[in-house]
Amino acid sequence: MGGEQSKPEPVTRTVYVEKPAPPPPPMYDEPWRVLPWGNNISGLNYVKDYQPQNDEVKFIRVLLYGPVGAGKSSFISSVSTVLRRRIATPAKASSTTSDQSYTKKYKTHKIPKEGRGNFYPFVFNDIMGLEDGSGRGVSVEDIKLIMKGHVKDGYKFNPVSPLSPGDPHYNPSPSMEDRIHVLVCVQSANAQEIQGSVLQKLKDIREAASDLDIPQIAVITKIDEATEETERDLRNVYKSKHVKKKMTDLSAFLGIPMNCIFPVKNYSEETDLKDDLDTLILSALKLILDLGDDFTCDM
Ligand SMILES: Nc1nc2c(ncn2[C@@H]2O[C@H](COP(=O)(O)OP(=O)(O)O)[C@@H](O)[C@H]2O)c(=O)[nH]1
Ligand SMILES: [Mg+2]
Repeated sequence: MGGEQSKPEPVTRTVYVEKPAPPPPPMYDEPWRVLPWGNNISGLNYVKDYQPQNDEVKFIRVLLYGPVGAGKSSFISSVSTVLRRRIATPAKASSTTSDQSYTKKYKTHKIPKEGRGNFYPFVFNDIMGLEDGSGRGVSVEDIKLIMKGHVKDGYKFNPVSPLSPGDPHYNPSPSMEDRIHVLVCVQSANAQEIQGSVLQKLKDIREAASDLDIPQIAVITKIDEATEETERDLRNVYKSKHVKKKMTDLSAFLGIPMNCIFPVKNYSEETDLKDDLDTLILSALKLILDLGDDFTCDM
């Protein structure tokens, strides 16, 4: 029964498939900005010796703004850590981005310097995040008042009604030191797209600062989480194409030139000092102080 059926011979054919081009390498061969890796002494001395050139200004006031969880509070702690040479947490960082912004009150952060009662001649103000369109988050009106020096420490942000002149936290006659001298936009390198409502706020804040001639820089945080290359070694930061793209995008959007944009890794889970983190933080801090000087000399 049923003789064996002969199977047809399989046909073999050579198919020529065009090989996909290899993906472009994620890094440039050479860094496009050179930092003094491994040698922070001159950077540290620069900051330690820094004094505002305008004698009438006792300190430079720096305002950080940006989305919740971008790393604003951590940046302030990181500057303190770098300068005090020990892990510090003066500005409470939120442990998760979902607990909204921890910073609800307007607060000036000073960094102690050697010697009793001494502080560095620059201070940081941290405000709650800009989220979101539905009423939470600091209002642009309040940020404008802060920039002009009308907001006193301890003011509790109320997203639905900005500070008004009758309020006890309203400062009707700000001194030179009450005003903001440098504005720093803080953004995370690994953030998803920024919400539309936040984008509009960023634009409004940038314009208000420009009207007041306040110098602006941007700090891009969390570069350790942004790419494999920077996760492996922070020294790859200015070789990474991804980081450069983040910087050019932010530059185009905020109208801040590339040389005023600084990628950093904040002290977050570290228990010890790390030279490479310090190098990045110091490079941003140096420009903040220089720009603060320029602004206060022209006041
Ligand atoms: N890996 C990493 N985590 C960071 C960095 N900066 C901040 N964080 C973490 O991100 C979270 C939010 O930071 P926080 O400073 O509270 O953000 P803020 O809301 O802008 O003040 C915290 O868990 C920080 O530890 C960074 O550069 N790298
Ligand atoms: Mg905060």
